[in-house]
Amino acid sequence: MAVYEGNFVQTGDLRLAIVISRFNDLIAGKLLEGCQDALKRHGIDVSSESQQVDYYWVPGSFEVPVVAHQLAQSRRYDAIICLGAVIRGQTPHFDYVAAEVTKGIAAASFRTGVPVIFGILTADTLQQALERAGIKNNKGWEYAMSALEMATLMRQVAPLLQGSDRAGNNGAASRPSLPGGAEALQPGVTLESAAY
Ligand code: INI
Repeated sequence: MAVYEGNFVQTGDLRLAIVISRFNDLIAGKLLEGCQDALKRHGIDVSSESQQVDYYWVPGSFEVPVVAHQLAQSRRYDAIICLGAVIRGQTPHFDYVAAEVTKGIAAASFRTGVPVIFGILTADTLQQALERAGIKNNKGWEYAMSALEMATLMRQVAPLLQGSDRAGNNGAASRPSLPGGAEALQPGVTLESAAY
């Protein structure tokens, strides 16, 4: 039996992207603060000079998936964290925005094999959103932890896709070490053709 799991300590060489929606920036900004706090406390440089974390701002949550997908395809990052807030009380098209961003983020991750963290807060009211973005707890912290866990897990999973065996021949030596590993599925079944 083999057990694979991510961790929160092998973070020194991780590369992360954070995609942030400006809409409801009161909430999104707080999520970002919580996220950065968690990353920093786990050894990630989140400063403006950081070589580990890049920030991508988009107008609203609806625009998050297209950027997240392109970043995942670039193979530049071990994980991508998407942050935003969709609040039901504010718009009749809450359901459309929430549904599209949810599907889009799932598709970006599934199609590329790169962890794309769903850090879009959906809430019925501004009060509820505030409570989850710092007043009671800060979900940004949890999103960061999910990213670290998934990024470090996928570093173990990717070599399996690249032809490892139980004898320890993980096949990685002949390939550049890239986050994800979805390209290893080709030319058989591609993730693009699988479910979306
Ligand atoms: N975008 C959000 O991130 N949250 C919202 O609550 C929201 N509401 O309420 O409309 C929202 N709308 C903007 C949307 O994401 C797009 O930016 C816009 O439709 C342009 O494509």
